[in-house]
Amino acid sequence: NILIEDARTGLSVEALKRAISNNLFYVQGKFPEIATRNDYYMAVSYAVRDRILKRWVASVKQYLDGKHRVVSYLSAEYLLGPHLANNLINLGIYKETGQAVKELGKELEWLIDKEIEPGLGNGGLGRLAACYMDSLATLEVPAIGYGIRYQFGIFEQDIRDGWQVEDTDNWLRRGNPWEIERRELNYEVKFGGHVQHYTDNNGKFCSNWIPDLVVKGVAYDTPILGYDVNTTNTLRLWKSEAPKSFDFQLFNAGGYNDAVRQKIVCENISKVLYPNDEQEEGKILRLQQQYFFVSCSLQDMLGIHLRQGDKIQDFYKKFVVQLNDTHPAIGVAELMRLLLDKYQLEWEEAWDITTKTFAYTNHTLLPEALEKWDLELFGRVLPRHLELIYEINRRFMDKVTVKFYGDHHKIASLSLIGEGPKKYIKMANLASLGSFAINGVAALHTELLKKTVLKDWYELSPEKFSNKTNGVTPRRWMVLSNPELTALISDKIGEGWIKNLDELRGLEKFAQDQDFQKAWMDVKHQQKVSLSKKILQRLRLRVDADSLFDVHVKRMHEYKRQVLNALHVITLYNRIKHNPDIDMVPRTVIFAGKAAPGYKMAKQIIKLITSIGEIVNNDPDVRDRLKVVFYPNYNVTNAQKIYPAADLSEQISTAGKEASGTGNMKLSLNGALTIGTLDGANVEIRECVGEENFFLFGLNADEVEEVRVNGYDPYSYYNDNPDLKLALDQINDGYFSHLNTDTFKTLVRSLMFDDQYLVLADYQSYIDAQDKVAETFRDKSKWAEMSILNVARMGKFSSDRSIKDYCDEIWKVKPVPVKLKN
Ligand code: 26V
Repeated sequence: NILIEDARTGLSVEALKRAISNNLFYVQGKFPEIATRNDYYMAVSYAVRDRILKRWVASVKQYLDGKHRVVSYLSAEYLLGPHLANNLINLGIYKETGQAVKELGKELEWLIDKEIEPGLGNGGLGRLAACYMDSLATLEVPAIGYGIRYQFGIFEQDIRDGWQVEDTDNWLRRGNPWEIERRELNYEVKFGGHVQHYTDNNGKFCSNWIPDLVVKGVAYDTPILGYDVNTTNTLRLWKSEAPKSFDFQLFNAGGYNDAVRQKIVCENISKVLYPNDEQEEGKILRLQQQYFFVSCSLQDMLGIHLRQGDKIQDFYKKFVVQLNDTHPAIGVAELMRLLLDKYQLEWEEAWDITTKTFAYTNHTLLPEALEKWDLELFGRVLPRHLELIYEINRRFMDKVTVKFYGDHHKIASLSLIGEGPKKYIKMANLASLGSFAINGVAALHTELLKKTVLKDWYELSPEKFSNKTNGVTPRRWMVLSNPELTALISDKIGEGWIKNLDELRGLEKFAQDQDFQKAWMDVKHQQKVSLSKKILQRLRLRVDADSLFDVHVKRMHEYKRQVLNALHVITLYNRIKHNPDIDMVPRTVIFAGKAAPGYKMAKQIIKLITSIGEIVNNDPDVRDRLKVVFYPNYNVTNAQKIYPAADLSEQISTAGKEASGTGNMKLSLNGALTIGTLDGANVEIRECVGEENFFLFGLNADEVEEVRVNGYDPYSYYNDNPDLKLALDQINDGYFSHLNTDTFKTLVRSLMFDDQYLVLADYQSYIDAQDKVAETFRDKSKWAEMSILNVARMGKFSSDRSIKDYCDEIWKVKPVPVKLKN
């Protein structure tokens, strides 16, 4: 008995070794002589999963037994990153497992590198959901994350001839040891068709939705383990399938071909993640995806609630449902439908429950990212929900017209339905009306929300609004990705900071300590050497680990202004060409990021960067002082390698455009100094680390507005600034494109005559700030001091702090420590 227990749960090197060997044999059916790298990866992962399972079961039991309030996080995206190393850290058995694997003749790192990450998200929003799941578990808060089990995640990016090419992300091809398929846990989701209305025997008005498609959602559960606690929450992702037996479909659809087609239609819903970030597309499949996972999730929550014998009326007491942007906002109408049509509640009661259940987080101010659904299309996919939204809106408009009598502009703006050549549904309005709380993701963002996109909602219900500045988990973004820095910090101030990031403050007093500065910069150097090796391997490009690593990594988007950085690179290049003996701080400028496949301009920007790289990196006058790297396929795995090696963090979006940013936090926590605008969370980072430790430049959000209002003329900046003019002329004249003047034509035109994102207006200010960066970098001791102070003062940006704020101020949930019985 003790032996069995030990093989599944024991945390000693011996127990782990035995477990891995056992799994190799009994799960993989292999023995050491013929086991592949993946067999070993699987064997180790199953050994780790066994150890998680006992905690997972204990957590679920405790939540179901007790009357604990549960956070339900609804997100169309979770950008989790690789599981194995993270779980080892959170379980506290990284060292032991490393030793066990070593004694079996293999290297743990070699297995960790084998894992294909689940890329079930685009960028910031999906990664935030993953950090929040980590913090919820670490803070011992009962929570369940709901989403979609995409068969294909975010595409893989390759660079060919300098251009981005996309490849499908078949992340499940080698199996997934971290999920448990729960076939018995499935729900039906209806689509299309029409609605019948009738009056029942009691004279009650009823609706019956007759769909023309029914899809089955099957649950796949992944455990989310907290750090240094037993709490293990669940991430429940839904896979779409054809319902019932194939034969039944065949019988109904009247033909084999139709049945096969039906099956494909059903499976398509969870097939692939939409790769657009911040650009609304309005595709039917996307609406189907949203409704599919939201409906499964709400049915699941109602089931859990009712099985506990609680009244349906108390649903909102059991669950608080957080909407991660408007993607799950259809949940408002779906909960109404379930309460009215399935559980037969009256409208007022259903609406009361619904609006006490949901809370909404907004993640963007960009108008093109605000979700709208063509009303006609919406009605074809969700006829019953269209009726409900009309009714919700009718009742709401009745109140609003009285309250704002005569203010047609305001009334139209608050309406859930937009008028125009084509009517459309405004999802941000549905989310705002249906939620008891609305939040932005950084102080500036929340203020701008109240002044712009949600202005009327703020004036209507100011009490709903609050700010919850984003945060990142120090477990993945420091302990896992930067073990050397972690060791150095813990050596000085102990390990408490890993769970209480404010304790980093203890480093302040060592900021000027020469020995500590040296140790600090040695770690940074070591990380730069590691990244240099990766760059050499991946790109056959040699970079100097003593140069300033200038890092600009995030999705490619005009508002993030990778072009501004590119213009700086060209300016440095021209300075060297003009004066080959110039004394310049050597730099390696590292870019990485994916462009949405349909976003032409973003793809052209990638081509611009790689083209500049081709010239700069191969010019003998220049290449020892300046290198340009475009690191392909930016994802969590690669981000973990890049952040620790950064000296400088580029956070240079047009002020007022980046809601928060979270890469800015990860880079600073790894000792990079920031060059940035007063945008998103940069504002708060600068406040925390001190303005003297932050390279600020550019117009602020108010000034950006003012420039626009006064009529912005980018051409005049071009004309008046010789360095800027030269750089743009070179791009235009084909200097970087083998004299091909077509390659960057649209890009240059857009900059000179339109420049939505004020690149030219901020150019000189950016160059000046970059010169200051270089001067500062010459003073190694000063740089080290600033870097240490940055890390020491970043405690606020732990996702533990964000989650605690959500728990206290929005969710009203308390930690529930999980005890293990033995
Ligand atoms: C929009 C769309 C439009 C339709 C197609 C698919 C799709 C997918 C995602 C989005 C919205 C992306 C919004 C987003 O990622 N916002 C980012 O959220 C981060 C976390 O709050 C924040 O740090 C970034 O500043 C913000 O850009």
